Amino acid sequence: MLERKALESLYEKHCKRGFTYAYGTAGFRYKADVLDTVMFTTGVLAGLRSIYLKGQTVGVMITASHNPPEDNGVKIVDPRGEMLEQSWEKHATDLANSASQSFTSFEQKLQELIVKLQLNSNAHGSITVARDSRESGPRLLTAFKTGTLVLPNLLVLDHGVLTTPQLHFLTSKANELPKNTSIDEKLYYQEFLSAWDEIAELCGIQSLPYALTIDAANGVGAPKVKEMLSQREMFNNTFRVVNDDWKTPSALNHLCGADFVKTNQKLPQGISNDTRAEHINCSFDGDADRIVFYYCDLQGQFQLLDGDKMATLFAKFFQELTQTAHLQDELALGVVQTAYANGSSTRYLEQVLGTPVKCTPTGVKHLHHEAVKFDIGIYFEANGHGTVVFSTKFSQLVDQKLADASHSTSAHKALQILSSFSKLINQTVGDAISDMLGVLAVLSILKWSPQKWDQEYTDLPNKLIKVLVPDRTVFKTTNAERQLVSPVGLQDQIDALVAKFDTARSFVRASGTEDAVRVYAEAATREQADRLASVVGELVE
Ligand code: NG1
Repeated sequence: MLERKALESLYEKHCKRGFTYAYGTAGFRYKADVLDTVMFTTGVLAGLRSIYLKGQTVGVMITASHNPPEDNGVKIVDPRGEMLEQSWEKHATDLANSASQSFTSFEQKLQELIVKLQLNSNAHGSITVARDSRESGPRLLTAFKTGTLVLPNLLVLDHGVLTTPQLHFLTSKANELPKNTSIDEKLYYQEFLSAWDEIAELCGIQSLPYALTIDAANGVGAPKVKEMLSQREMFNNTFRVVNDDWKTPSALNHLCGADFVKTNQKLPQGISNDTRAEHINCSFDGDADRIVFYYCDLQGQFQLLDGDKMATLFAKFFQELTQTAHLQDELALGVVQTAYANGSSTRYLEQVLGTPVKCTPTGVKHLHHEAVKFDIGIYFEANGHGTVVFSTKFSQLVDQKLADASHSTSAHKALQILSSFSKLINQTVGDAISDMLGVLAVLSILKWSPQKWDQEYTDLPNKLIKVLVPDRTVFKTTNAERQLVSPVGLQDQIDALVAKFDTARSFVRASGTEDAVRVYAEAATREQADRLASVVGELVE
């Protein structure tokens, strides 16, 4: 490691004192102007993580996803493309907060970590980094890179501007492929387009099933989805990208994007009330790790097809395929949701499809962890953040059965489709582009219109609001965030209010990404859901 003077000079370049950081739902996320210190320490920490993992490549993504343009954030990605192991979140937070105190406390904490984790700080490590399109990105990247200089033998590969899922994917590829392979975004396009080609060939798909409008939230998803879809003739003239101004940072997530559409339950700017049945829209968020679909019905009413609708679509589709392939008794299929999942979706999964459903706290790291316990683990947050994971047993069984010629043609085809879907879906993390192709492929194969998809079950009217409170850390929950344990007595008051409404549910939790408390309410009618959210919100204030 560097000698004290050199270390201090790097520290002084970027670190400011006085801010307290916490590793939240998706890493560190704050107003961009307070992030320099934590960017610097994340450079150090990602290096330590790679050294701890014997030089495997660790990913770092600089993004604040759906947050407004003035925010930014950073998260660390483990070698297989999954979120940072939870015990290391504490190391990341402790290091950042020590640097926020003084140089001496940073130096002490760093030494303490090196000793505790038994690391050789001169060993080789490898980091791959990318950022979204935010204005603060280049400055924060410099602070991060300075942090990586603290450990002398770190190799840093800077991918420039990428979507978050592309960074996760390239991190996993950097560890999977031979050392001399060039790791860049072309690999991403090749992988998912060839899976799409396989499915298209198998199922006779010649074009997108519907005219598709993609709202890219004026974020990095815009150039990336255009780059990808322009590589196949069959997509020509079937899609258009709106809100694609990713070079104007102030436009990011403004009046558009998945979060705007889901929260306001209305069309984003740039998309008109198009009632043609053969038309479907989708919205990405700012770093393209989530997606929601929607359409306008014949009365011109906006209809949302959110994460719950995607989870149920995939559950039905994979359930039917496993049955056709005679694998339903051997492969465990399940869905993982959070408390924000619409009650109707959970009922449909459990009672109509007979699919096991698990509920976890918010944040894909929790959902992913639970989903990998299934052979086909489908997980989506209601806001459209999610994916499907397939177990090793799944791959082995499907390959083994494909090699065995004794089954029927329909079973063989189902096995081929299952195998291709496991490649079309980005299993490392929720991915707007890969999920978009997955949904469109399912709709094509089932020959389902957006309306038909929507009619499988009817959402209970719901409302999600944000309440600003003096200190959100006093809001502590249990039972997968469905009940408050602190402030004491508040849950009883919420329960008493809920009891006054029909088929109602409401819960309160502190956001992990914004300085606010979220209140969710659902009830039998729109008026009741709005009213319940509002009265619970007043209780919380
Ligand atoms: P918080 O701010 O902790 O509610 C939000 C989303 C999560 C997840 C993260 C990361 C809601 C209610 N919450 O978390 O689902 O996507 O951001 O981006 O949508």
